[in-house]
Amino acid sequence: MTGTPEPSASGLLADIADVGRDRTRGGYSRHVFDTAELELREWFAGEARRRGLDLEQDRCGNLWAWWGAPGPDAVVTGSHLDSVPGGGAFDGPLGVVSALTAVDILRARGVTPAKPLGVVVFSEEEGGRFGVPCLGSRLLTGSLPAEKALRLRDPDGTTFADAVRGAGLDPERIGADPDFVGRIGRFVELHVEQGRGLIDLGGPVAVGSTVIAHGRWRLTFAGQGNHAGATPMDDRRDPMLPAAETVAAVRRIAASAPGTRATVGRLAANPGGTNVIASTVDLWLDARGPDVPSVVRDVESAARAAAEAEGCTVALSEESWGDEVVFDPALRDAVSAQLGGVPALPTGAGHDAAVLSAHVPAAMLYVRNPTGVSHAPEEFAEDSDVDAGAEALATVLSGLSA
Ligand code: HGY
Ligand code: MN
Ligand code: MN
Ligand code: MN
Repeated sequence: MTGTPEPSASGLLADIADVGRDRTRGGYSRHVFDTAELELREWFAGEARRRGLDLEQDRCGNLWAWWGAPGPDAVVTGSHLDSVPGGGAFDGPLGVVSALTAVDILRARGVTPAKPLGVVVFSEEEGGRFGVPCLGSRLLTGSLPAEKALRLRDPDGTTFADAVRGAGLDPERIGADPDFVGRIGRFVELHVEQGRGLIDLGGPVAVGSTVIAHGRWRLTFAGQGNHAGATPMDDRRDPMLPAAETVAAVRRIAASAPGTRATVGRLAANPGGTNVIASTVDLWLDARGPDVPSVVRDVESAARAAAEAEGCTVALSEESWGDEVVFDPALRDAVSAQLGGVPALPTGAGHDAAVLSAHVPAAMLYVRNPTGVSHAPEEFAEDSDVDAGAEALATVLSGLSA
């Protein structure tokens, strides 16, 4: 009689493959405390219980599953389950399923960690609902003030305070928990590679070297809403025009700033009627690289000039910022050595590991993505590389928790 197959990381990914599919955008849309993400939290809790791990939710809504009583010098691994709108299947969940599978592999190898081993699921890493990336890890570590987070609103106008209340958390308790973070000795996040790094290197796994500095800004252009047909072309103050010119300016400015990646992926015209000249247009800027402040200054001056030419105004506000992070070199090299010397890759993507690295030694493991595409349905990793990643994570956790 064939026994039930050993759970594998690729098998666990298949278990959640239908949760949060976005039938209109394609890919997945899973955002903090929405139906899909709550279903994934339940799934994670079930998988943790199946492995006899002790579950807890911290005051900021991040989920933790412990092998051994949580205590000082714990080795923690994990990632996130939320996605960008229309995102891929691997960004986030791959780190979570690999962590659960690494527990299975350690047990199959007869390894009992000498240190507490934790598996964490951080909330709202993508900022897909409330606009601030790594919301859960930033709140827990104190790098985002609770009062600022509680006021954040989602596109429907729901505040983060109401969303956490709805999820059974106490908004009054949201905030930094240094005792909780103090339990963590080392943190290792496994993540699907979000570029071509491993394709070009020809290997299934790499360690992380740096995370690019990155931030998000909102620009609101305001003009005069009006009738699309009754308003002569020379009698308009249409905010859509400076917004469109700013999108083009972002590409031009970024193209001439070495190492810069700047994107406008989200625009919102208000009120958004086909036969209505917009009264305001919101544009969100994602800018990353070695000299973001000067790039944002150039974008802002282009936006102001375009707005003025159309008799409009523009207001710019910063929504999030993360400095460049260099992962702990000693931990990076130890992780690489445990894997026989895998290459170290920089990344243009932000991660909870980068937030944690300001508080505890943190490392990242990347698993090859043969498409080189991420934040889109084409994001992919072969089962063989997924399983190689879980084996590598188990080896690293075994070494760190010995
Ligand atoms: O946006 C990012 O870089 C990450 O995927 N949250
Ligand atoms: Mn992402
Ligand atoms: Mn991610
Ligand atoms: Mn991450």
